[in-house]
Amino acid sequence: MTQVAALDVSTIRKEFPILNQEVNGYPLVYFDNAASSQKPKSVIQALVDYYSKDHSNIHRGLHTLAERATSGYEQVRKMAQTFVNADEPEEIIFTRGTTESINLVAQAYGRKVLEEGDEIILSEMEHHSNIVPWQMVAEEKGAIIKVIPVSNFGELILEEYENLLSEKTKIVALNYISNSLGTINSVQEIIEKAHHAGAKILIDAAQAAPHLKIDVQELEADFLALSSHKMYGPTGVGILYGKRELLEYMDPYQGGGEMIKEVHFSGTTYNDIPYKFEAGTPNIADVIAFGAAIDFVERIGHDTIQTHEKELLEKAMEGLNQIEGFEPVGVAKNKASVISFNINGIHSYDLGMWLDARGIAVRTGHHCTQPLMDRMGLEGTIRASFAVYNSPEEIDSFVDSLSQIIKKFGK
Ligand code: C6P
Repeated sequence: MTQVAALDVSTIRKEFPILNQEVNGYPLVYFDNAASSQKPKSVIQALVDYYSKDHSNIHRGLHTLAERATSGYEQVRKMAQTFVNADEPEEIIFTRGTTESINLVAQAYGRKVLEEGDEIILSEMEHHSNIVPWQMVAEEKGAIIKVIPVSNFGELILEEYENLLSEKTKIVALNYISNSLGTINSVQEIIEKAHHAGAKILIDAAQAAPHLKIDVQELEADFLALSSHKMYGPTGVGILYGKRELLEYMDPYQGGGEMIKEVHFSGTTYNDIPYKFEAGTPNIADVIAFGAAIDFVERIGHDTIQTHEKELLEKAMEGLNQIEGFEPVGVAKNKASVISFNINGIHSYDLGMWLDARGIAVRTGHHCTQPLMDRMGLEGTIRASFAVYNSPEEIDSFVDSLSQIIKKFGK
């Protein structure tokens, strides 16, 4: 795949029909990409094409449409394998998204290995999806959750992580990029240390997938989860990567069709990986359109995406730092294009509404990271997160609108 050297934002924007509209009388500025990004025409068209020409159930029929649908679906498994650089396509399980991928590991791996008194290490900056599934399994098995603290800058305190690791640690589960702070965690180092202690590690790459090149072999990640909808693909689909020996060791997560070899009332045998974890008719259409999203990201190239988003981040920080009362939350050295902040004296919900009145979409609140908000002593933040189709002009309009709102409503 050839990489585009410099990003031509206006050409890219033409691929996203949703961006070409006014909201509340202003051109839409979509800065809620960490929640879910918009979809290029190629992704939308893949859904239309699939349902217009190829739809059938998969792995079941011998007829032409069943073969087309099956081969389209399995083709995307190979694309996802390449996307995260897994060793084999069987190590890719299709799920509904990051949340389901983490629940799958907690239930099918955690429940099998954890014993009373064993420890699971999480961090203070985890999304609820990477906390609650572990709390559920820990409660059932009598395991203990330990938490890596976060500094005032929004970085993990790695010396504390080392102190938490012991022979009791069975699982470490950590995000690659924090959705609330934008911090890019030193996952390579964290994985090495987990392995040294004899633990397995799950990387929540929900926020990393649209920004960074992921290489599970280089990282030596045991499990990695991501969602298609944050990387320009459809909702309702994502992947779990797992090392073959771990996936083979795990029991199925759900029972039903597809995940079996033979079913008799005298006993049932389970299918091989990856099908052992894909019970029932899967989300075929969205998996196929996810393939178009992978293609979109790879066509642009992670280096180009990162360079562009870094420019947007720097420009936005320069502008925001001029605003009186601007209080950034999370100023890690290594950051993705996510800015969380508060404006002294204005509630984040009010600011979110006033920005929306000017066509600017941001997210406000705790961002499903309440323990992190507790740590920072905050109720919530305003979060602006940038994608490949965002432009420097949109940053200007955001900073200008914010200044005007503060003049009008601030203290
Ligand atoms: N974060 C946000 O606005 P799902 O919903 O399964 O696709 O992804 C869950 C999830 C897990 N981990 C991280 C780091 C995430 O950011 C998310 C989703 C969105 O930040 C929606 S709450």
